Formats: sequence, structure tokens, C-alpha cells
Amino acid sequence: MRLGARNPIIHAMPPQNYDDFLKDFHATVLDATTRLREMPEAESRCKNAPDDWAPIEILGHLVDSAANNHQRFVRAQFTDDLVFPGYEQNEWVNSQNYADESWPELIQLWSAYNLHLHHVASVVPAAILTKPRATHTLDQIAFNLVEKSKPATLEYLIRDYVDHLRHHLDQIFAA
Ligand code: NI
Repeated sequence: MRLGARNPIIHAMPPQNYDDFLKDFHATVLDATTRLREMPEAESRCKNAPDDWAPIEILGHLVDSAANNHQRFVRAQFTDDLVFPGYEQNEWVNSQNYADESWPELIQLWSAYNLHLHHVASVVPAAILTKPRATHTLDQIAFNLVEKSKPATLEYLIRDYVDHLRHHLDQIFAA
């Protein structure tokens, strides 16, 4: 479901190489930006059920995800571990009242933030990207969780971020 659902633990990295992954991430952001702009503002505020997020709230959640992961992607470059706090997703969405924000402005923010994260992801040195991190919290904060006993990498975290982003874009466009 939309709120708090987690995918089962997986360990396999997607078969795609990192350069192709980055190209697809960029294309996803540009394509979604176009499609979001085609969605009428009234539709962006429609909920399927009272407890569901409306599309504008899902996009707000993706801005929160971008902001939290921006911190993680940069901080991970100056530390040996991948220990990061999570964030209270529903409280973040509710407290910022995304449902009353301007739809075109939120699309612009989401799009620009993700183009920057694409840039950040493309300039991480390969040695830092693939360095195994024995200590991490990806058993709690990842979308596709990693067992505490298995090492994690920044590359995994970045790919996992985009996986989560696509999961929620699918929800928006399925509405
Ligand atoms: Ni989510």
C-alpha cells in the first residue's frame, strides 16, 4: 500500500551498469515532469480513499525523500559507514500540508531537486560508490532492505532511492 509498505529484502543489484542506470534516472525525471505537468491541479488533489495520499501528497513525499537522500548521498562520501536516520513519512507529509501547495510549483521543486541528485550521483568517485560499508542502517531505512549482517554500498543506496521514486511515480500515474 501507499503508506509505509516495504518491499521484501533483496540482495541482487539490477543488472544494468551504473552509466546506463544514470541515463535512465535522468530520462525518468524528464518524462515524469512532462506527465505531471499534464495532470490537472484538481486531479492532483483527488484521493482514492480517505487514508490514501493524493498525487500531490505522493509528490510531496518524493520531495521529502529527495531532501533526506541528498543528505545521505553527500555525507556518505566523508564516512566509512552508511548510518542514517529515517524520517516519519506520514508526519512529514501532514505537517507540510502538501495538499494545499501549488501543484505546478511542487512539480518544479521535485523536478529540479532530482536533476540535482542525478548530477550528484554522477560525480561520486567510483571507489567511494562501490566501497563496502560493514556498518549501515539499510536494514531500516532502505526501500529494498539490506540485512544488517551484509555490507552495503552507496551505489546500492542511490539505486534504491530511484527504485522508491519509480514506485511512487507508478502510483501517481495509475490514478
Ligand atoms: Ni515511500
